[in-house]
Amino acid sequence: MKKKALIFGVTGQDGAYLAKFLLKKKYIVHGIKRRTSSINTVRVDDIYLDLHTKKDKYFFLHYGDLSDGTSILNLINKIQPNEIYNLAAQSHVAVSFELPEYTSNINALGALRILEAIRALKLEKKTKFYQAGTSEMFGGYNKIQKENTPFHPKSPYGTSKLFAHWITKNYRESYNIFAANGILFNHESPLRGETFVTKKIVNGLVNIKQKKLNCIYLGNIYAKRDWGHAIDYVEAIWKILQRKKADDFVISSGNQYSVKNFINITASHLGIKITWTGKGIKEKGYDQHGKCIIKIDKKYFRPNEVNTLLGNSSKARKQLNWKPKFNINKLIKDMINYEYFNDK
Ligand code: NAP
Ligand code: G4F
Repeated sequence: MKKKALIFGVTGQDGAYLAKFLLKKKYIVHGIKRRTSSINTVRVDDIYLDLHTKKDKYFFLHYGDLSDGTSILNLINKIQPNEIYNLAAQSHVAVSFELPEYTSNINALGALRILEAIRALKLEKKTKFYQAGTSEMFGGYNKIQKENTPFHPKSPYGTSKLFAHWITKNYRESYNIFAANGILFNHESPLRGETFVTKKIVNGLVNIKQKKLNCIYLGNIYAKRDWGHAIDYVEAIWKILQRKKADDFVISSGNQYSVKNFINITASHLGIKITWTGKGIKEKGYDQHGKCIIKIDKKYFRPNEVNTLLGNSSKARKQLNWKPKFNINKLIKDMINYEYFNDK
């Protein structure tokens, strides 16, 4: 019998890659989409539309929202999934400072609502639960972070995710639900949301190269991140749910670059040589023709910043037999190619 998966957040970056990954593994995949005024299914339209023409359908979309506990319970009851992936979130750290209550409702209570539905429906024996945790929960106080590094979130986003992390453990320990946390470091892809820094840089520099844009405005370019590719990370997410016993895993590349490094590497792939001048908000990047293409805008600085993230994923590499196939150069090339050849 085919396994049934239910993905909250299927219209997002990871949800779209995970849905495609699970369909290849012969799952029946159900995804939850929010009602929005403009269509928000663009990342999964290829699998959704394709399947309209086929006789057997394995990919289904349902309306739902993590703020609506009754709808979550009804959907889980109707679908009776073997695996639930909670990837839905208000996932933008900077926005969480503007919308702290909303972010907490969706990210923290949303996870609780799913767990409560599993418990109320007595699906402990049938349904495994994955919670999308984040390196933001660490806050960047240690040089390298792993599963037993103390948490110290620095944003409403990180704090809301820490509640979700602990309530997932709590339901595992209290009710014997297979409930597992991934603690994923930054992962990017062509499908990354446009306001995250990597997509903004790649998109911006490609548009500058094509003479469609003059300049990109950024915030703290000295923040350091451990960037991987979403394709590798959704495989790890699936592996976390294939274990006999639920556990928590750090997923990371183990390599760290600053935002400024990311800009320089992207530029070099595009044949742009950047020269930097000035300091702080006066810092600027010029191309080889002397044109200013990068400026700093203080509106992109956050009230509190996670300055450094670098993960040690040796537990996942050993116990899940997982390792990433993409490095930073392959990731950036993939993102650049997409900007050049898709919808342009
Ligand atoms: P994303 O692209 O922002 O996708 C988030 C998804 O959640 C979208 O499908 C979004 O729907 C949905 N969503 C938002 N609010 C919702 C609500 N109220 N009810 C139901 N669905 C809602 O995020 P991502 O990069 O794929 O990340 C997936 C998950 O992993 C998130 O929980 C994120 O916090 C976490 N995470 C991400 C990273 C990373 O580097 N990407 C690292 C660690 C953890 P719309 O499409 O309608 O907006
Ligand atoms: O791309 P970012 O917005 O990602 P951030 O804040 O690290 O969060 C992402 O990764 C987390 C995992 O660690 C996820 F949980 C979370 O959902 C999200 O996917 O910013 C990366 C860095 C930050 O230090 C930010 O201050 O880039 C810096 N930055 C500099 N200029 C900028 C900008 N970030 C954004 N978004 N936009 C800028 O113009």
